Amino acid sequence: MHQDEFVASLLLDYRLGTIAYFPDKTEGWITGYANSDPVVDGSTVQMQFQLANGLPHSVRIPLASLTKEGSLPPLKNPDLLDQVEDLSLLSYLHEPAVLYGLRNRFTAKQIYTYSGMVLIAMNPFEKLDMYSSDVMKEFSGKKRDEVVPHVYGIAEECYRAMLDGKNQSVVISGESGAGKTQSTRYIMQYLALADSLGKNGNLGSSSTEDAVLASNPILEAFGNAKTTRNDNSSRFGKFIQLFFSDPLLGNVRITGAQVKTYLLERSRLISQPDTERNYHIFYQLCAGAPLAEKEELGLGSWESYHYLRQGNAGVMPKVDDVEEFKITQEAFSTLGVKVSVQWSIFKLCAALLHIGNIIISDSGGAASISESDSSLMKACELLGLSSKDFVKWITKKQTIIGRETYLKDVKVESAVIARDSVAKVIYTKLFDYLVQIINKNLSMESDPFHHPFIGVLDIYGFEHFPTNSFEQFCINYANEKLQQEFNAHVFRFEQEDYVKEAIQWTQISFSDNLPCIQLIEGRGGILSLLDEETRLQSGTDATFVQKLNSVGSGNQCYAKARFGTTQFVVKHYAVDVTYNSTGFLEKNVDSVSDELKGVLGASTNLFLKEVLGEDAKEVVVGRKVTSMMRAPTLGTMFKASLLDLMVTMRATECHYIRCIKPNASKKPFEFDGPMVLSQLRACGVLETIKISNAGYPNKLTYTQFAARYCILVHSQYWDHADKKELTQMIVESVLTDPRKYQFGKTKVFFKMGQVAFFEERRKDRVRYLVVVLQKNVKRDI
Ligand code: AD9
Ligand code: MG
Repeated sequence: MHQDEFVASLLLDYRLGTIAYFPDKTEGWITGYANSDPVVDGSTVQMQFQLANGLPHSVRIPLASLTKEGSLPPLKNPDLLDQVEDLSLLSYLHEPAVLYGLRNRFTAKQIYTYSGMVLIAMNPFEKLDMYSSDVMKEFSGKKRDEVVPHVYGIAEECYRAMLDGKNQSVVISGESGAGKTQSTRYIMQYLALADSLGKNGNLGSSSTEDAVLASNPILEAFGNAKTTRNDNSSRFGKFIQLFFSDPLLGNVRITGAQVKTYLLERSRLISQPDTERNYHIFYQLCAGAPLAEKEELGLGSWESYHYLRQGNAGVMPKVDDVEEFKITQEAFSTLGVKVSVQWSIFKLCAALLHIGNIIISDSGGAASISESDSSLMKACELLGLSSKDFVKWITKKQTIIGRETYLKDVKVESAVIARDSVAKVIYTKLFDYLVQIINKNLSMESDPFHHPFIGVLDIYGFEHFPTNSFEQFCINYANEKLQQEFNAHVFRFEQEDYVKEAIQWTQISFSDNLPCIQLIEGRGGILSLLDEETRLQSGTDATFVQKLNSVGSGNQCYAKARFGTTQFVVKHYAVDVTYNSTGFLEKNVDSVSDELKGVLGASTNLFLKEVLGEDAKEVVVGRKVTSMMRAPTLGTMFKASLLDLMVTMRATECHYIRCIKPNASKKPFEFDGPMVLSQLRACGVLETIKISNAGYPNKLTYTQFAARYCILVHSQYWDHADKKELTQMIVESVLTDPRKYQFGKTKVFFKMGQVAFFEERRKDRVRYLVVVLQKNVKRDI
């Protein structure tokens, strides 16, 4: 196209009455109405807009830069698309249009919207009447385009495909408090009833299905906590696989389930920021244990415990911990965990609270613990430990020089770290043990794993805070991996459609995040350098960054931090994140000393030994075994579990739900534009749109297209039987640039903006036809 033609077509796009979007600090983007036609003035184009906030806005663009991406204000879609259920149907598919669409729907209390294959779920922060069994029934047996966007729609889609024998997975991501865990719960509830939804009679779940659902309250009691962002924040990631009976045999039921968990936040057990809590179970136990048990476990109220009161938020409005404790106990029973085992579990929890209250004082520069410290006595009694050995290895350190072993006093700070590390190890092992018993009790059938499954991944989304540590690093690494799968999936899906429809297409390129993944997990990458430093006697958080700086400089996703010697920057797909390496080495190992392991191993509490498993057996006191050196690091274990997850997911059909938190103050139906935008970026929705814009973002079947736009040609063709021919006739009569469209076998494909163009033409034509019909003049239409 000539430059003149191009300018002319632009002037048409931005003529009087056009609505475009403009960036806005408070709203993200706002609309502006063109109150005159554009004017070419020498070498620039000028446009005048009236913004939605009432302010005038003028735009001046040099003619030479008109073709540059982003120089023209993005155009608004036709009004018809204001409430569109699938954003990929938007003719102009860009950031402001996505934001506008979501805002429109959210204001109308429509919290779910599709964006191609992704379901976007906005957290309403209000109980909505849309999760009842009656609503579930409306989704049963329906295809996605027959029903409104809903998390049940995704569950149904998975269920149907699973019946065809194809394993399914749903990846649910989003920031803290966005609604991942709720969505997971809705999907599981739907799947538990899926079989009976389509039948007459009462809905009913079996005991297996009840047991599967009961795993949620248990995992939440032990793995969720109140944080500033979410009163019920999951402090671990989980992948739950629901296995179904053989679809060929009919009467399809859940036969079992398996849960895998990722990276429980360990530090929460020993400290919590202001207004936050420790894991729910502790408050439930302090509030809900009957008197006799309270006495036996030496339990007081939550305020009595150092591990529980640091956030000053032990009581939560609208949460009754006594009631919650009952729910936890019932869930255990539903799952088949005996009451005696439940109390063994609670006993360990109580012991940890006592550990946290052990007073470590300074005695001439060395840490000391009174042998009559009541918390020490109670903790050791409950855990079956020798209090003498326990005190010894908390307050002393053993070093071996040559053949000699020496005992050295440690300072108070080191003793506190040692004390807390015992509590953390026991709790982490207890959590793993709970996952194990859940899994054992949920493998009802002898061999459920040959059956089809639906997996649901509820995993923390991308995180970037003012200070980012090892936890954020791992979380963001997981998100990079998921994003890579997601991009490949969208990309593959898009191109498969082109091949299926036999259209001409050239390779679409998109920014692959492989370099970032390699930087993290590749040879000589961040994780392996971290392991190396962790194992070196002389390794510190600062030497780790020093090495990173020299190795990472060759990678496009790495940058040295501008300040400090313990910071480094990773350029993630979502945003650049500066990590503070302080504590990386310690967190990567996060274990107790071999001597303390020995003390735990000698416990007379058989349940504790079962919970600790191999860890309790490994070390014999006095003999220095370098188990810490051998043990796989947290980083390595996380990498392995992610690789395993990817292998499982790749063997499934993937569905994606992106949860969005619409405002930071958890207010019902309040929409904070910039906050939503930053999440859309972080969860890759906008990146996906770029991928589809590089190809043909709008696809309509010939029947769809012909039905809506046939009026653009002479009335004699309106009923033309061959819809493909009719579509070709319409498109070729309206669009002059053949690069803007392609005809496939069953669909017509359009480049961005073309559908809006057809809409405009249609509007003009309808206006004309109305006039003709009203005047009743005989005219050839
Ligand atoms: V975290 O990363 O675990 O901190 P999630 O899991 O993303 O987070 P969660 O599902 O726990 O968030 O949701 C947070 C809160 O939002 C819930 O406790 C509900 O009060 C609220 N919520 C979320 N989804 C819905 C919904 N569909 N309807 C009503 C909702 N309320
Ligand atoms: Mg959660």
